[in-house]
Amino acid sequence: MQRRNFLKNSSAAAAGLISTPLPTSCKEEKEKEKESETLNSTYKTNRPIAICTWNFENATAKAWGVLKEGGSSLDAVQQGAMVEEADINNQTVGVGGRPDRDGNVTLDACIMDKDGNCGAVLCMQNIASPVSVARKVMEETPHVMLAGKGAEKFAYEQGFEKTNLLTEESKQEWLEWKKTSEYKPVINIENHDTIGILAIDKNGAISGACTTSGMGYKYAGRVGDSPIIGAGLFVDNEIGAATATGVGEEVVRTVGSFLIVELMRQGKSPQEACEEGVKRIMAKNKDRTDFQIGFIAINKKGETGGYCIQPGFTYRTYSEEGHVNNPSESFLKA
Ligand code: SD4
Repeated sequence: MQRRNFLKNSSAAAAGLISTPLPTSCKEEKEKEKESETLNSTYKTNRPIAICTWNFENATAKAWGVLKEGGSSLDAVQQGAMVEEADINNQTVGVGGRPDRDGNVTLDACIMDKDGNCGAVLCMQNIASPVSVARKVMEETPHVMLAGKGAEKFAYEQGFEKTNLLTEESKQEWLEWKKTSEYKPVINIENHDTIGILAIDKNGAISGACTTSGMGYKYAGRVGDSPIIGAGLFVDNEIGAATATGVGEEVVRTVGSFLIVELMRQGKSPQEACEEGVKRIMAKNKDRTDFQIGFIAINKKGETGGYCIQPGFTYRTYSEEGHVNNPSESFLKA
């Protein structure tokens, strides 16, 4: 308060010209309580909740198990992501992921918590759970990102074991690919199964994680959006969170996940924000119809949304309302 107003108000109060502040502040308190009750009841219906890209039901089931037991959203997203990292049948994440064009499987992952702490590993080989190493980067180092050999060395120091990530199936497919060496990702089938996972726990804390082996047969050393905070994943506990799947280069160009969270800050719903995110990408890619990107988002209330370029993207949600595979609307129509 300005000194002049303060003096004016206090002398007016002293002269009995202003009624005692108690009833007003009581009223304000009551209003605040009412407001927070309303918010809490809204929150209760939608959280805890876990949401992930694609139909990774085992991942959301794992995350939900953590949340249901009262665990943190950070543990929920890490453990959910780990399910896909360990699944050799998922050829775009962790063990069994498709290699780069030289035949090396290189993994990218990141994780972010309610306080804006984050960690990431880029282009890391021989470690089965990059999201877990990313969490160690966040918690045990002063850094956000470790890449390549440095990330791998750090993982060994943290007790992670050396693992062969190239399965026989992915190796045979790569050998076949080498016959033509044509870099042409297939929409919704090849290279589009990255898991981005977001959760809100019972305390209202939001966290997210994203993990991938990146685009199959990429250049050695290529890194996409998935481990880049702001591009493949962003969390702001005041507002919500977003994550992406698809051709990472295009997500990086718009800093997609950060953009979506900022759009929610401006008042858009998660659904509206995801739609606007995809539209921004398409505005930079006029006449291009040969690639897929899917965004998902969640806001503080536990409302969710998802949108993509091509038909075929779905996302999973798990809350008290059920375990649902949600088909996403798309920018291009079938
Ligand atoms: C990337 N966004 O490396 C990842 C690819 C992806 O399923 O989503 N794969 O660009």
